[in-house]
Amino acid sequence: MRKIYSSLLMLALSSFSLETMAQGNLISQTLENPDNEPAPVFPVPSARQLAWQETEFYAFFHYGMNTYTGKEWGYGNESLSTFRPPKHPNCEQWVQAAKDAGMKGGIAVVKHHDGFCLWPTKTTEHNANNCGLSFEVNVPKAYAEASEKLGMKYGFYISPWDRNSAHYGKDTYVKEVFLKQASELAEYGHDQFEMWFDGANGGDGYYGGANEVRNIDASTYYDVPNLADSIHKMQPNCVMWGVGDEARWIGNEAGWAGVTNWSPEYKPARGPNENGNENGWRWFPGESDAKGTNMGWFWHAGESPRSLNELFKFYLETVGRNATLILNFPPDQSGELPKATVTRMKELGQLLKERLGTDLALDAKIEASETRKAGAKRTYVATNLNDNDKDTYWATDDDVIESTITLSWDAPKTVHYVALMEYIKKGQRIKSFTIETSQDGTNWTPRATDQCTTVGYKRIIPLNGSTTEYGNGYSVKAIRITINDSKACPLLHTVSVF
Ligand code: FUL
Repeated sequence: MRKIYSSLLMLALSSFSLETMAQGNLISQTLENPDNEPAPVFPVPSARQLAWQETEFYAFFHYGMNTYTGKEWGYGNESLSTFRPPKHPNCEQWVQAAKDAGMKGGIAVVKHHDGFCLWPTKTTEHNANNCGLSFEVNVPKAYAEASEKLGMKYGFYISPWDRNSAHYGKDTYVKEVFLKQASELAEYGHDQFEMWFDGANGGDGYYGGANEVRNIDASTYYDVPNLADSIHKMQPNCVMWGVGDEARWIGNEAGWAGVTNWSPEYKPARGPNENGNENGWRWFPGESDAKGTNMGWFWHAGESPRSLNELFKFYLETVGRNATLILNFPPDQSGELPKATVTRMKELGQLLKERLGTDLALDAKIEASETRKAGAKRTYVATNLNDNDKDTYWATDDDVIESTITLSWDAPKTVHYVALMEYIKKGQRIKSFTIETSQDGTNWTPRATDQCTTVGYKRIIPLNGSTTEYGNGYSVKAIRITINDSKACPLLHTVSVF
């Protein structure tokens, strides 16, 4: 009997060890990395942050009670009869103008600090549907529908600070008003890309007639875990800007990001940060908000759009510096964008096409001094850089950083800009690079030497070093990019030349 038990025990032990060995094998096979992919350099973006970053350039539409009072920050006691659009605001006109400007989407302000809501909300009487208008007002619905129709991304700005609500500053505001408003908005459309929760949080206001100062601690007051949860259940790709901490304020409202701009950052920093932090431990990419007109965020009589050159500069200094650009164009009291705005937006779209629309790298011969050893199903060759595919990338071996990429053409090309894009799924890496141009393919001249630091999602280098002077460009037969320093082996998925 004992013998039977001991042989059973032996059998059990041997099958155990066989199984463990098999598991061990399995693990080591997984770790083998058959594609020889480089290890990530943390932090890395979430899928949602990555999709958000690809929106690059989008509109901001400030419209609401302030449009009719001439204020920038309503106190919250504005009479409902002041809101007087002659017909439903023409959201399709806004979105079409954004599309013509070369933008990929936009964000509509549907509740500013005055607490006035532009949709039939159940949360407050202070909304556009109690103004005695002969039509229903539902801006988020109209805006989402217009965006979906025109193939544009869309999102909403909802001010956490509410100077109208009697509840503001108390728990009831967060539970009964703010979270519900955010959930109501998450119902509109199918794929919101961003909710902007403004950083202005508390101060004086009407507050249901109390007319006092109410301050809150924004880091705890808004119940962010529940807020994020309810939004993401409905809109999984919606980045929560501001409260929510999925994208950071670039630190100015003047349309520029730092020449060096890291997406990593240390903490939920709401303060200015034009540069990010090389050693930051969380992915916190920069968004730059700027006014496309010469007065406020809201429409004001006598305003005009900024010059084309200024707007183009904003673009180069934000999208071209690893940030997104949200550019504001306010609709006026008719609920439409003024003619001059529409014209300027169209001109901007044309200029972007003219200057950054034809990628000369696509028909260049491209070579690299270093190439990572190929894996079973992946190569890291230089031709991945101009194959129009963001999922293939060029890389070097793990211990190799210094490397060059050379583009050349049979006939000379006139060039103004070089754009680089890192494969940020595996982290932002490059710290410094050099760009040189050559007229004959033999003698090289360095360009824009003071600007070639970080790359990130996208970096556009004006070869003459200027974001305001387009100049005549350079006639070249070749361009050489040298990676000088990087946190780990550099990974680029696209090089473009314009
Ligand atoms: C700021 C707000 O206080 C302004 O009114 C505007 O909405 C701007 C975009 O954000 O913080």
